[in-house]
Formats: sequence, structure tokens, C-alpha cells
Amino acid sequence: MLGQSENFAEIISHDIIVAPTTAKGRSAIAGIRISGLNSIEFTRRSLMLNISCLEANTAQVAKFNIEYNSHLITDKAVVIIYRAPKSYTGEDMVELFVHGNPLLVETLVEFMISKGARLAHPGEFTMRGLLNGKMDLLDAESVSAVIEARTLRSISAVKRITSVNRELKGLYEKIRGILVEITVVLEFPEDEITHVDVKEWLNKLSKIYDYLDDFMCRARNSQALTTGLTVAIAGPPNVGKSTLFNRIIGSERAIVTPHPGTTRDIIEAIVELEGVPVKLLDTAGLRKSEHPIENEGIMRAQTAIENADLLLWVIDSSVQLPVSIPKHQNSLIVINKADLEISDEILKKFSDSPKISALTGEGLQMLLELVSHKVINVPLDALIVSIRTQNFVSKSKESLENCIDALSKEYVDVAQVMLEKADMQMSQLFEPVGCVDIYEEVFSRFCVGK
Ligand SMILES: Nc1nc2c(ncn2[C@@H]2O[C@H](COP(=O)(O)OP(=O)(O)OP(=O)(O)O)[C@@H](O)[C@H]2O)c(=O)[nH]1
Ligand SMILES: [Mg+2]
Repeated sequence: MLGQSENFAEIISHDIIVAPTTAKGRSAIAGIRISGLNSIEFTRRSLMLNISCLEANTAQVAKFNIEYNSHLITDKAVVIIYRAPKSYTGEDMVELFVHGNPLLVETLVEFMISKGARLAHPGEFTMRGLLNGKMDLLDAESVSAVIEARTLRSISAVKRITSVNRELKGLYEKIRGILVEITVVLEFPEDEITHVDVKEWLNKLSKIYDYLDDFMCRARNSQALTTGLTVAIAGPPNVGKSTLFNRIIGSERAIVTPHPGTTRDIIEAIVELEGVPVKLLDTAGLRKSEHPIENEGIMRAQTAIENADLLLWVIDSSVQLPVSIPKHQNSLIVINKADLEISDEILKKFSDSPKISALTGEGLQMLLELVSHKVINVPLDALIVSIRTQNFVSKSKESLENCIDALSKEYVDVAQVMLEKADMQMSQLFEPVGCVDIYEEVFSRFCVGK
């Protein structure tokens, strides 16, 4: 990650940058992207690319020829040429698709670097796109969010930003319009402020406020779609926690034996519930033990329970009470081994708890529905936006609220100051100042090649 602005000078330079666009590893095809002034000619010359036509946006197969570390490498690549400004970066750009051998990709990239290109920093292609007006910051942020999304629902929530972006921009322009009107009226007192003006401004600003408020709810509650949720399976030893864990993930990850105290380490797996990534944890059975290794497992289990969004506390249907259950802000008691006889005491005390058999799978579907209900609170129209965007929208909403409050008391001068603030905060979404900060906040987390 870049830390200092001297490195940043590279980012806003016109260097020719190069980077692989596909993940390292063997694959059918691998991509390399080259961008910058004269990058088309540079690529053609340095790789001795045998391109027959230099027409933009057409794919063609071309031979390349390089001599690197005394090896002569000749192969074919699919080449796509993009001419500025019609490219992802807004600059001249070339994309090469070669055989998916990581060694070949690395060699080609290194070779181009030896010929004068520079390895791109993470997110630099997208940053150039932003600086060249190909996209705005919200679009750029959604690029990395799409790549990071772990479920299809998360991808939809990211892509929803495209329409929201348009609407937000419209609101930003409206704020600017009203700000101009208020400023004009304040600067030319001969144009007296009428109640009609104030009422109209209030009306428009309240609608904008409501939209921002709704935006924040949709964004805030959707955090589970990106960060995911944690569900810890815990309980006394031998109640079937690991059997339940294996059953939910659909594989025999955790060791299951009839001996109490089998699980020691925390075992993790990611499952998807209602489109939300859920980290499921299997933990050591909680009991008093003299065994140091088991005790370490128990301590880890206790920490996992504390940090979990939901505690699934498993009880064996046939055991005698009392069973002490740890305090947790969100827990669900599950009666396992329902294929065996359920003790009267358990039946009576936990009449509302789901009864399942991790061994046969009975009751599992209902349990998962209950888990979703207890832990997933993501609106259908959820939005995935960065914390940065959420901060600016939230601050703008706050200033707008103050502005509305002042206007309703007819303190128009105070309202103007507040509206200016709201306008400035919204402007950070579309016309941000301070490229270095933005690079640090937004692009440095991208992968190289994007
Ligand atoms: N009949 C029946 N047996 C079960 C069920 N679930 C688990 N068992 C059995 O109970 C024993 C313990 O199962 P585990 O899944 O290892 O229990 P655990 O809670 O993970 O145990 P520890 O890791 O020792 O705390 C094994 O013999 C399982 O086959 C169930 O639903 N019905
Ligand atoms: Mg276990």
C-alpha cells in the first residue's frame, strides 16, 4: 500500500503501466493490461507483436516474440486495442490474453517493465479512469466491492448503486440549486424572502432528507452482506455440535466420536444463508476439565461465543437438567438427538426450542430458517457502499436536518450555512478533493491490475 505522497506522484503520472488482470495460477487464459500515453505502440514494439490492424475495440490473434534471460519466447495472444478516451482508463490501452501459465504472464510483464513500463499500483487503472472522467467515485468503489462480494445477493446489492448514484447526483444538483436561490435572496435583500419561498425550499429539502435517510438505512443494514455474520455452535460435550456443523456445511470437516471432549480447536466454515455469507464455528464442549489442552479449547470456545452474532446452544435431548447456558445477546437453544427419546424435563422446559437430529437431518431446514430469522436483517433493496460514502451521506443528512430546522424557524442565514455544509459533504461523493487521500481510502485496497 502507498503511504506517502511522493509515491503518489507516480500514480498521477502518465507512465505506461502494466499488470496482470487475472489471478496468479494455471488457467486456460490469463490477461495483461497495459495503459498510458503511447502504450499501444509501446506494446507492439516491445513484444514485436505482429498485429495486422490497429483498429480499436477489435480482438485479433497476434504472434509475440521476446528474448528474455537468453530464452526466445514466441507464442500467440489475443490482442484488444483501445484508443483514448474510449477505454477503461480513458487512455490508450491494450489488453493481451495469453495462455494461462503464470510464468509466461510474469515474464511478459517483467519484459515490458524492462522496456520502460512500470508495474501498476493496486487500483491504478481504475484511479486513472476516475481522473479521466470515465467514472465517478461511487462507480469506482463499486468495482472493488463487486470483486470482493461473496454471494450473488451481495453482487446485486453492489450493482444497485448504479441507479442510486444517478438519483444521488440529482439530489446533489437540487441542493446546489436551492443553495443558489437562498444565497441570491440573502445577498440582495431587496428581493424579500417570502413564506412561499421558505415553504418551497422546506418541501424540497425534506424530500432530499428522506431519500438520504432511506439510503442510510439500506446501506447500514446491508453490512452483513459484506462482512458476513458469525454463528457459533456451542454447548456441553458430546451433544452433537460437530455432527450438526458437518450436517450444515455438507461435509465431514469436524471429527465426530462418542467420546466427550473430541473437539478442541475452533473449526470454521463459510455457508450462505439467504444470500448472506455466514461463518459457522464448531467449538469445544464446555465443561470443567483438568486437561490443559481441553481447557485451552474451552477458553477459545468462550471467546468465540462472546464474539458471535448468534449463539446456537446445543443440548442433548436425553440429558438431565440442569444445563447452564452462557449469557448472550442473541442465542437459540437447539435440542439435538431428537431421534432418541426426549426427556420430559427437556420437553417441558424447552417446549419452544427446535428439536432436531443432526444424525438424520430431521428438523435441519426449520433450524436454518430460525437462524436466518434470528440473525439476518438485511433489506431486500440493500445497498453495499463504502464506509467513506456512508460517512459523507450521513454528515450531509445531518447538515440538511439542521438546515431544515433553521428554515422552519425562518433563520435563513443559518439555513444557508448548513446547506453549504450539506453541499460540501455531498460534493465529496462526486467531486472529491485530495487525490492522495482518496487513493489511500479507496484504491489502495484494490487488486493490482484493476
Ligand atoms: N442419536 C444421535 N446421535 C447423535 C446425534 N448427533 C450426534 N450424535 C452422536 O453423538 C456423539 C457425539 O457427537 P459429536 O458431534 O462429536 O458431539 P460434540 O458435541 O461435537 O462433542 P465434543 O466435540 O466432544 O464436545 C457421536 O457419537 C455422534 O454420532 C443425533 O442427532 N442423534
Ligand atoms: Mg465436537
